[in-house]
Amino acid sequence: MKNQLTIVVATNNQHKLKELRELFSPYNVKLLSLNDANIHVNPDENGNSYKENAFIKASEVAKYTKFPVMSDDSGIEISELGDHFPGIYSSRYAKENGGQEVINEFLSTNHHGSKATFHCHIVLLNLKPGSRYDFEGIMEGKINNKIEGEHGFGYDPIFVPDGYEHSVSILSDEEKNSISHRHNATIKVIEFLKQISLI
Ligand code: ITT
Repeated sequence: MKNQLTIVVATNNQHKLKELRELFSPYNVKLLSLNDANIHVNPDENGNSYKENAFIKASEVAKYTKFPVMSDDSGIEISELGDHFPGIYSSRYAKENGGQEVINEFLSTNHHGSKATFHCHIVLLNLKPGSRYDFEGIMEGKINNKIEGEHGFGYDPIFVPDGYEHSVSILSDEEKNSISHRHNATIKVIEFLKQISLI
C-alpha cells in the first residue's frame, strides 16, 4: 500500500477546508490545516487573478513547511455587476458592504436572475521540491430572488446552480460537493495525483 500523502492547506477559511477534506476523504490523503501545521500567516492577496492569488497563498505557506501545500482561490462573478466582478474581490466585496448577509440581501433583491459563475483555482506546490501544478473548476448558475437554506457559506444562499431550482444552501454538503467549482477543480487534482501514482 502507498504511503499516506500529507498536504498543508493554505487557507484561513474553515468552510473551504471542510469541503476540501470531504472531497479528499475517499483517498489516502491527509489535509493539515494551518493550525495543525502550526503556521500562522495571513498572506496579502494582491494578485490580479485567482491564479496569482492562489500562488501567493501557497508560496507564503510553503516557506514554513516541508510538506506539499495546496491553496484555493475562489470567487463569484455576477454578469450584471460587470466583467468578472466581484471575482477575486468576492470576500472583500461582502466585508466592505455590510457583511455577507447584507450583500446577499442586496444581490437577491437587485440582481436576481443575473447569470453568475463560481470559480475555483487550486495551486499545488512542492509535491517534489519546487514543483507547481494548477487546476481550475467552475459552477454556473444564476442569482436567486431570495435567500434560502442553511448549508454552505458565502454566496451559497443566493446562488442557484444551472439545472436546479433552489440555492446551493438548500443542498446537503454531499450534493454541493458533487457539483461545485471546488469539486470540479478537485477532481482534476485527484486525477493528476492518481496519474503520478501518489494516491
Ligand atoms: P483564504 O484566502 O484564506 O483561503 P478567503 O475566504 O479569503 O480564504 P478567497 O480569497 O478565495 O478566500 O475568497 C473566496 C470568497 O469567495 C469567499 O470568502 C466567499 O465569499 C466566496 N466563495 C468562494 N467559494 C465559495 C463557495 O463554495 N460558496 C460560497 N461562496 C464562496
